[in-house]
This record gives sequence, structure tokens and C-alpha cells, in this order.
Amino acid sequence: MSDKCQVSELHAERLKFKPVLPNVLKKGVASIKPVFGKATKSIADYDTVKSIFSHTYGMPVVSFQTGNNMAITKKAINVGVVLSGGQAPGGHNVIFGLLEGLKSANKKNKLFGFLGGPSGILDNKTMEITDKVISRYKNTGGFDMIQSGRTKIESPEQFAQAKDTLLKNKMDALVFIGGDDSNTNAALLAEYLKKENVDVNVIGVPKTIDGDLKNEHIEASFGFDTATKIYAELVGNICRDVNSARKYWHFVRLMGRSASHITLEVGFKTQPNIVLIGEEVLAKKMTLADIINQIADIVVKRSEMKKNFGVILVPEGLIEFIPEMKELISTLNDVLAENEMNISILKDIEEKREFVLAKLPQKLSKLMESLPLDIACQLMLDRDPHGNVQVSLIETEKLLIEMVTDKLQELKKQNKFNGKFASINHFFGYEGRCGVPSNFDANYTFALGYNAAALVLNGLSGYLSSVKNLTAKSQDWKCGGVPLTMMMNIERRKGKEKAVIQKALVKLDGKPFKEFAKQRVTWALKDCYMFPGSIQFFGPANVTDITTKTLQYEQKKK
Ligand code: FBP
Repeated sequence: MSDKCQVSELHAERLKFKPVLPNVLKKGVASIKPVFGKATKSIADYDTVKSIFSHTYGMPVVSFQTGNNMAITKKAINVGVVLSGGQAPGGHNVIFGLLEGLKSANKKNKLFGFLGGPSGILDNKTMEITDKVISRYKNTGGFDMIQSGRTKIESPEQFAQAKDTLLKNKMDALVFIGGDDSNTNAALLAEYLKKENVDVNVIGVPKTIDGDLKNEHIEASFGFDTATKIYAELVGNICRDVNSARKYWHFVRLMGRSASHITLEVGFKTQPNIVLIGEEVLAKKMTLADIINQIADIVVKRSEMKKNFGVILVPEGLIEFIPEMKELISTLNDVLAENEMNISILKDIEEKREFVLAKLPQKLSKLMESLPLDIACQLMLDRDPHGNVQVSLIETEKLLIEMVTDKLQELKKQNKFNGKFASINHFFGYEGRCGVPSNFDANYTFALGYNAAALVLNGLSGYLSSVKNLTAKSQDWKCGGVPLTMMMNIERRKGKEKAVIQKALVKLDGKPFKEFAKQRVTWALKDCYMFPGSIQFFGPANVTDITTKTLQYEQKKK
């Protein structure tokens, strides 16, 4: 953003907003000391994870407490920061907090941003982040200050290149702001640098709108709060439209690559008629036909009440949770990885599909053939650099509409449905990732960055910045660090077994899902729509400062 560009009125106001730090950090990083807990273990596959991370496995959880720590102010240090993966509201404030935290210890500490994501480390593209640079990005959405990318640092040459860049730039530490895959990468880099005896520490910061990077020490990933508020505004508006016009069924697919946290949260905020949760589909081993029957059943019941309208939320990752589709996608992953060269030379998508169909076991080949051509082709699109199917490009909501329409026609012929069914499809994903951070995310990200500075200055490596107690006021949040290896297990990626941070899925025995299960029957037939409206930055605290229903239910005492 150039100095000369005008900014909007809200942007100008948000630049003035002062994030509220947790009390423990308020006096600066030299006034806190790390307190170490017991040695930790990975969540599963201990021996394999330990053998991959022999230098960083088993480190203790760290919490910060008030205490004199002047030793960290003596030497000026250089720190690099990189934004990795999808955008999430609040990324700029992590960098803002990081800079403030570093400067609180020594004014000569310097911060450099790697440009364009991890590829900036490989290509040695940096810029210094000064107070002047930050002054234009405080409390703003997006990652445009230094941009992001999905390059994975994985080959021995890339690790060596990364080491080279860090040494050339005389870096003492690198802060990786990313989701589960990016932080897995951060853990691998931390391990590699330790093994190579390179004195550069690596710290992660939990980012992702998907909300699936969490555990007892990471209560939420940043961006989830703002993104779900933005989607909830849009879905709430659709609910009101539906309730006014009374003639359409809206199928809304919401982002969230794997876990259905976003859909569940937006469901709580808007109370639509149907909310599909991928994790439940998997647990109940539901087929595509079961899902269609479930939707059709509610459409029929509502039509008998003269309600030929409704709203359905579909999590982006639903397709991967349907057991038959999961098997198809996982086998496709292997087939695509094994035949990369052969497939790449085929020009036509039809040819590619034929080639792949011939390689699949008969059962899966039949399933793939039964899918609409568009969907079958979308399933074959390139995986991302971490081996994930790009579910944001798969139009599951259209697939559901097509199949529900067929089912209702069948029911009509049997005189079991006499209503009307007109549908509209939506996908809300990219709309929510760069929104202006809510007060919660503005405070949370600033604290995460400041806390990351504390971890760096205390010489820690292979840790994720942890700020807890998030349903309390930000002054009362608790700060520390959690070892990245503690969140790992072994999973199959790109046809190989890899140590990765496990995604936190919606727990069916967790409080949020149980609460939803209690309420959904009422939402289906009665019209209990809620209209949350847009994010409020100014006004009463019970509107401006509340965080997600998911966190509120999770932290509810009873
Ligand atoms: P991160 O896990 O990197 O935060 O990204 C999450 C996400 O926004 C998903 O919800 C979505 O499926 C995906 O990114 C889209 O990726 P891309 O930005 O590469 O299209």
C-alpha cells in the first residue's frame, strides 16, 4: 500500500485502535520469565515422531509469569517473519505485536518479513518491517504487507537453501505464521536447524480461518472469529430473504477445508434449517444417498407446512467425510501421485478421467463414473503442495442440489411430494479471509505476536505461540508456548507416511456439537433464523467484544 493511497473511513479509524495486551505482557518481554512444565509426547505414533524429531521431541510446555528477565535485553537480534498458507484476518497484527514485543526488550532488535510466503525464504526476498511500515497496516485484514504462499520447504536442497538465507541475513529467529501444514513445516525446519547446529530458532503462530488448529493449549486459531462473523452476516441475510420471499431453498457451502467448525459456528449464529456436519457423516458412515434422503425428508416436511423454502449449510470438506468418497479421494491421491508424469502429458480432462478410471479398483471406478462430469473432474484437480485435495474448488452444493432435485422428482411420481423446489447455490470462502479483524481477533493476534517475541527472546525453538483463557477479557489471557511435536501424528500424504500436526475436527462428544444436536430439530421445521448483522467495532462490549459460540460452549463450566 503506497503512502499516497487514500484509505476508507473505517480503515483510518482502525489504524487508531490500540489492541489490549494480556496483563502478563504489559510491562514488556523483559518483565516475564518462562516457567517449564513436564516433558511432552506426540498425540500418537510416539516412536516414529520421536525418530523424525530427535532434537526437538518431548520439550516441555512453557508458560510466562511476571519476573525480571533483563538478560534478554543485552544483545540486539534479527528476526524473520513469514505468512504461510491461506489468508486469515489478523495476520498484520501478529506482525505488529511481534515488532512491539521485540522492541520492548531492545530498541535495536530488527524484524524482517519474507515476501510471498515460504518461497521468500528460498529466494531470499525480504523487507525490513519498521514502525513506519506497520503504521499503515495496524488492525487491518489481509496479508498484503508481505503476502503469503503455499510453498512447502521439503527437499534437502530447500532446507539447505533456507539455512543459507537465514545465515546470510544474520537471522537469530524465524516466526512462521501458519495453519497445521505450515506449522508442520516450521517444526521440520526447527529440527533441521538444530541438527545442523545452526543457532536460529523457529516459532509458530496458529493461523487459519478453518479453526482446526487447536488443542488444550491452543484454544482457537486466529481469523476464525472474524471469518465466521462475516459468513454469518451473509447467511443471516439469506435467511431473512428466504423468510421474506418464501420461494427458494438456498444451499450455502462454507469454507473450511477439512473440519466443519466454520459451518457449525455459522449454524449457531444463524440457526438455518439444515446444517450438515462432515464429522457426523463420517461417524455414522452416511452415504451420499443417506445425505440426500435426509435433506429431501426435511424439504417434504416443510412443504407439507406450506414452506417451500429453507437454508442449508454445507461444509466445504463434506465430500471427504462421506466414507465412499473418502475412499475414492484417498485412492485417487495415490493414483495421481504415482502417475503424475503420464497424466500431465494428457491434454484433455476427459482423457485424464478415462486414464484415472482405468487405474481405479472397479468399485471406485463405478462410483467416479456415477458422479456428474464436473464433480469427477474437480476431484482430479492438482493437490496443494501439502497433498490436500483443493475442496474449495469442488462444488459440493451443486452436487447436492442435483441429487435432491432427482430425489424429489422420484417422490413426486410416488405422490409423496406435492410442493415446489427451487434452489439457489452459494459458496462463501474467500469473502471471509481478508475481512477487517474483529476486536477479538485484533487483540488476540497482537497478543500472539507479542508472545512469539517472548518465546524467541527466551531462545526457544519448535514452539507454537499460545494465548489462552480466551473467553475472559483480554487482560486476563494467559501466555506461553506449546511444543509443535506434541500435536503430531503420522498420516498418509502424497502416497507416503508423514509426521504432521493432526487437524482438530469437530468432536461429536464435545459441548458445541451436543448443543447443536439439541437445537437442530427445532431449526429444521420452525423458522428460528437469527440475523447477526455485520461486525461491530464500536459500541456496547456485548456486541463488539464477544467471541465465538464454539469457544463459549467449549469453555462453559457445566
Ligand atoms: P489455511 O489452512 O492455510 O489457513 O487455509 C485454509 C483455507 O482457507 C481453506 O478453508 C480453503 O479450503 C483453502 O484455504 C483454500 O486454499 P487456496 O487459498 O489455496 O485456494
